[in-house]
Amino acid sequence: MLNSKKTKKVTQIDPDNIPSHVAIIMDGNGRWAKKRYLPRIAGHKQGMETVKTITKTASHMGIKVLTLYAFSTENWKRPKDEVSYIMSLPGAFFDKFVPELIENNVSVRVMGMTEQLPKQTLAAVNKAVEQTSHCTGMILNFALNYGARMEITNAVKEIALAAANHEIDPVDIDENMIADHLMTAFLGDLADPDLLIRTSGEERISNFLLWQIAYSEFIFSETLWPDFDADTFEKLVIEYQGRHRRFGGLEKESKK
Ligand code: V07
Repeated sequence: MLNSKKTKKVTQIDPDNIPSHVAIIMDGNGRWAKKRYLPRIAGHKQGMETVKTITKTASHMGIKVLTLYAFSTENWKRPKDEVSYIMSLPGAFFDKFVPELIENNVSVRVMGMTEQLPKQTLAAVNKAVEQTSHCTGMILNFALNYGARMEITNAVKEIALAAANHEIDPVDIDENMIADHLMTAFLGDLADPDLLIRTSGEERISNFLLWQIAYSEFIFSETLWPDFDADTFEKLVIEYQGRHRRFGGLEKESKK
């Protein structure tokens, strides 16, 4: 047989082992721009194009939730011009992309301290959430002004308040109750990512999901976010599938 080797690499996605929830830290826009002697905002603009490409790829693949870390609570420290450009991206994204999201049955959701976003940014985001609220396919979940420690702190505060008000008994506090107070609670069973990707070679979590990644597979990719494409993404899903093997639904049995 032509082209057959002993250690044949798997080059096809297994449709029965698609990660349900993929989370991505979209890093490397600034470095992409610098390499081209372009202003950093050119990298963010190109990064937004990648968001569109990967959203469609993920949706076609059968991924149920795609969480994208777009802007952290720490990003406000960047130059004012850069922050205001980034804040204009949700508006630019939606005018053209919402019809395509609807065609693909993708619904947009946002998590983070959205009250602190500029008024117009929040309006654009809310409009996209509303216009896609009837869509029943993939959830495109943007983490905007999100920080995991802040998320956990708020959860602790809510639970402590409920205890102080005698609405709950502290002995009843368990993992499920904590999960119910996190910003991913609306995702139900899908709250925890199966796969976490960070682009551009940095190998840190940077206060992205902390509680939810307890059992996630991590892949750190060298590719800068603006260069990330369908092919790169598919290769990483194949890498995930190589690590996360399914035993015909007998995963737990096989460990006995
Ligand atoms: C942002 C482009 C992608 C690379 C990372 C940073 C810059 C899309 C959105 C977006 C967010 C919410 C929404 C619709 C679109 C976005 C920010 C930054 C803050 F409802 N890209 N993108 N938001 N970048």
